[in-house]
Amino acid sequence: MFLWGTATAAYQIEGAVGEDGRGVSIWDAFAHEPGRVRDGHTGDVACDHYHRWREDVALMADLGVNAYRFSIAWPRVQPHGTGEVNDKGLDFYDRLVDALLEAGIQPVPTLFHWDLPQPLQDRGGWMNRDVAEIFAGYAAVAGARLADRVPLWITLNEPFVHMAYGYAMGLHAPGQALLTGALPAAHHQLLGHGLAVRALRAAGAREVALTNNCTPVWPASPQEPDLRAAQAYDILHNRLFLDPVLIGEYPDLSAYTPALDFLRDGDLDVIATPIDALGINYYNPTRIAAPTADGLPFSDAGITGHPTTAFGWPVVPDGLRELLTGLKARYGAALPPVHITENGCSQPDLVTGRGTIEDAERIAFLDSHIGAMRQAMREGVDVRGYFVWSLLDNFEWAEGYHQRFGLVHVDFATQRRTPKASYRWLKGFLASEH
Ligand code: GBH
Repeated sequence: MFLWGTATAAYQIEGAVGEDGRGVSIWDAFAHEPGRVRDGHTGDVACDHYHRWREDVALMADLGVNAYRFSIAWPRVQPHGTGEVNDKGLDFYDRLVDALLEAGIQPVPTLFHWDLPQPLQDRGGWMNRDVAEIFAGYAAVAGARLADRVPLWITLNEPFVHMAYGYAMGLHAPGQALLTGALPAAHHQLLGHGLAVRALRAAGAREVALTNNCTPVWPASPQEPDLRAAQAYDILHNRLFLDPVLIGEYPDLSAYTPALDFLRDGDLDVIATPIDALGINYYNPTRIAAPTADGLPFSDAGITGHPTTAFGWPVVPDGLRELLTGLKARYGAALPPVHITENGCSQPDLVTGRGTIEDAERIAFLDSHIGAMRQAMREGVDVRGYFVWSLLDNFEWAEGYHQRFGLVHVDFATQRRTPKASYRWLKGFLASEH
């Protein structure tokens, strides 16, 4: 059965940050630091999904999806990040999983979507190797409670983005700007992923995957310096997070670091623990030119000549086909079945006088990207699922509530949910698929 779903993440929708024994996450801390998030927005209330989850499950049932990718808030399960387990936190996801299954929707939980328990950040976060082992302990706890009913697990969400935005550039929590000094945060996430795969299997998990944000890399010109820069960027964004997992080795990282000091014997075997599927989040290609002056071996040349989303991201549906067929060409038989675990766009989503949201651009976006995915399937890529980011407008990280990605509009003053035109379009599409 092909999985058609929507995707969300805990900190972006749940709110209820102080309830039922939940601990503090790095995003609670970061969002409350002045100047970090646009207009000082926080996820304190977000979509209030922690209280309104039944309504949200009903929206998905009405939409006709057969899968839902959500994330488990680690600080709800282990308020201190390690040790003591908070049963009330687990109960929330236990009830959610049961309600989804009752509605014919397969639950697809992600264990880590960027909300690290703050006590672990106080020990260095993912820069600390011990956090990999601690993450596997949390995976074991979640698996023990839910593995009997969950068909597909995702360990990490986008370790590249967490490393780059969180540890290298300081745009996301934990707000560190270590530049290439952030590489250990990549290695320790990957190590945590491998250990978590093993812990989940030991707990009886059926299928386990890793979700990466991948981008086709376009050289700004056919000149040698641009080609070399594009290759260096592809290594950092894509291959650093796929080669070790799929073929058990790191790509050539010499443009970023003189030595892999963080690598220990046996690590690559752990990281390459076989997975059942690969999650791909696709938003847009990246155009790369030779470096300017900032110490990195590339510069971002920007893409012109394509429509853009409200976020300013270029809309390039064929980039999804290019990405998928490129992965197949690169990894061959080592590429497991793929799920598109996120794809979607932010749009202005203005409410009309009649109270409707006529998001024709989002409909065109989804339609064209689903078409590109199907073209890749015809070209031989084994794709098993597609999840729209996102079910609801939600807390868009450093942009706060300014970017709307939902199929369902949320009025954050009243928490009123209003399905957009794209929701009705997808509902019709899914009905014609079955
Ligand atoms: C995902 O990250 C996250 O998993 C999710 O939580 C988030 O809400 C969602 O996407 C939407 O942002 O400057 O034109 O080159 C997406 C990671 C990183 C993808 C920035 C697009 C830049 C586009 N994104 N990237 S551009």
